[in-house]
Amino acid sequence: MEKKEKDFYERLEQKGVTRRDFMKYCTFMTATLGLNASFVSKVADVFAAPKERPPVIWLNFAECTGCAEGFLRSTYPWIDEIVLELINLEYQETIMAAAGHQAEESLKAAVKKHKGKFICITEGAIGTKYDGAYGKIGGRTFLDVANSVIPHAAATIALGSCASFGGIQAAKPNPGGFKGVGEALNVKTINIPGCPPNPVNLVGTIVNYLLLGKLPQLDAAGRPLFAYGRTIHDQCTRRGHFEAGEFVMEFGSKDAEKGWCLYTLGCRGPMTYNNCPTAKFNDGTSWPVQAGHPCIGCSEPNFWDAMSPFYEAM
Ligand code: FSX
Ligand code: SF4
Ligand code: F3S
Repeated sequence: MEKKEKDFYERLEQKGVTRRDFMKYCTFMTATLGLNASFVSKVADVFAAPKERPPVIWLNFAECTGCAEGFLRSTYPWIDEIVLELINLEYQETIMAAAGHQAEESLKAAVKKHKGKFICITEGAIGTKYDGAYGKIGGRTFLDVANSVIPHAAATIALGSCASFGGIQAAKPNPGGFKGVGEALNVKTINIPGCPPNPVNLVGTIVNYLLLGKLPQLDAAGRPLFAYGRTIHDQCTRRGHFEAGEFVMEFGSKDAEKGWCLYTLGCRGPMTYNNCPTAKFNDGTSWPVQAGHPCIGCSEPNFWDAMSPFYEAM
């Protein structure tokens, strides 16, 4: 084993993570990416013996920070630390020590240093009306901040439904003219929607890039196909089905874990693309439909308007 790799496993051990835990995570990641089992050790190498650690600048705009919170806390108690091994996080307001002018200076310096090479991860929507006046950081509009960073990135990942499609800020009547980052700046973004998105889909996108040297294939809404290629309904354990245009619920299952289909309670699973049933949340504990709540379609464009009223059947 190379020294770099050995050091990595030692650092893991110090954090209380066994090699077995880590391999379990890599197996899960490999399956999520739709790769066969022979890739598990290669995925492990991406973390343990990285050839490169791409610089990342992480920006926050109009959002609830649920995306970063979900990412930093919910998957595994140690996943944030693993991810910090994977990337070189140059700027992230939620966890960085710097504040005020110091923070603004460090953003400028990071963009200058990594021009054309960094990945920009963005959270939140951007106000576009009144020159972006509906949201400011340090006296500058979101629009201005985004324009001074994103055009210099090698790639931009929009994390969460707000950054991807505008989210709740863009719901009617949307006085500030909020839009997703791609639309607001007229740039191509890799969209990882969900309110909040599943952290595994962000890590998977980065691993895909480092492992295969390219960004994942995207659907028409800019979402990685490995995660958003199938509907919730298609993968659901409470599955019902359509028959001659009518929805037929597969009642009668005595399996308490499976439960009954939530279609009549308004479930939007048949029109929502995401991998919640397999990726699940909180360390694989559960996901909305398993916990008894209909899917509200949180990873679809414009879902606050398009999917509501949430508790009426489609
Ligand atoms: Fe939006 Fe994320 Fe929902 Fe919240 O950053 S997708 S409101 S979970 O925090 O942007
Ligand atoms: Fe489909 Fe929702 Fe019923 Fe699951 S609960 S089978 S996703 S309609
Ligand atoms: Fe969102 Fe539906 Fe998954 S509401 S979290 S896409 S089950």
